[in-house]
Amino acid sequence: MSNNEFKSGFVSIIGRPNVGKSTFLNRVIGQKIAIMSDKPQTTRNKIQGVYTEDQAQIVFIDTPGIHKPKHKLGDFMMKVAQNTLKEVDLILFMINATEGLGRGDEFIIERLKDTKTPVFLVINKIDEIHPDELFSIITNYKDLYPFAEIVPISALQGNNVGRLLDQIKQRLPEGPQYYPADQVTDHPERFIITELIREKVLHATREEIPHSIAVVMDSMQRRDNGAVYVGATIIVERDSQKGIVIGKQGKMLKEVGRKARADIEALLGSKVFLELWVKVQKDWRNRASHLRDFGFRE
Ligand code: GDP
Ligand code: MG
Ligand code: K
Repeated sequence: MSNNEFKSGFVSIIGRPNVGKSTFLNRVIGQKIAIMSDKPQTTRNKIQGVYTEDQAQIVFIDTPGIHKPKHKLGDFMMKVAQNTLKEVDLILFMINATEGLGRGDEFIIERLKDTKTPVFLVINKIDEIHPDELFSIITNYKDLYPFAEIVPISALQGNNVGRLLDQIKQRLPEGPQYYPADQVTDHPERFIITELIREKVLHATREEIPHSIAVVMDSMQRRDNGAVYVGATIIVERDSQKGIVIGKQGKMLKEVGRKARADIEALLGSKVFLELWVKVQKDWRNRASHLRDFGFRE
């Protein structure tokens, strides 16, 4: 019997905001494709990171945070996340080793009970705890759900990430190589670029701007000189937020543009000219009809 059949499958990463899902994905894929931030819910769309080896391909889905919906966007995210869980081959439920079991975790565990997909409990940030603490975390979670594996890791430092990949590969069915080996994401560069800009706005404005912003790309073209020209609009909900994002004499927006441009240049490997506008679109989160316009997909 041959034991070198190619294995492939889809793996969904779920967990409360800030447990380290994007950090993990970026470490595995080795490129900045998921957006990292100290603010919760930075990742709203599905991001597929594709990890390819000689005999296996893992397609990761960085699922939007599953949590109790507070508004239309929340409902929408929930639906996307729940459908995703049923379609994938394996679910990684990631928790933060430094935080106790919270209501958010309990809510996710309830959702897991609705699916037959196997689930790994991934205990992240073990670099921040004493090894003795790990034992009690494992004991607590073991009783809550029949996890297929329990794997402690540090996504930031890389500890045990290789072992987790091995365990994932063991669970994958035989299957085709869905993507070329050099393809790390199926999202268009446009989406990554708007996410990079959004990340810079969230960082720069700290607590003043909630998650009620979206970034849409108006234009992107490579000119004869090899440089890429990008025009994008930052959409906020209130006039006051527009003022904050622009800043005194446009200082904030300039700073956002400078940082975003540096990241986009690194991503594209070309010189980039970035022009940003800010627009007020009142209450956009509750207007489901606009979701599609802002790039949300079901
Ligand atoms: P997400 O919301 O689940 O995608 O979380 P992120 O990947 O954005 O990470 C949230 C924060 O936790 C960031 O500041 C990361 O640097 C940090 N973080 C992620 N993984 C680890 C880890 O293994 N150890 C430590 N100490 N910090 C981590
Ligand atoms: Mg994330
Ligand atoms: K985050």
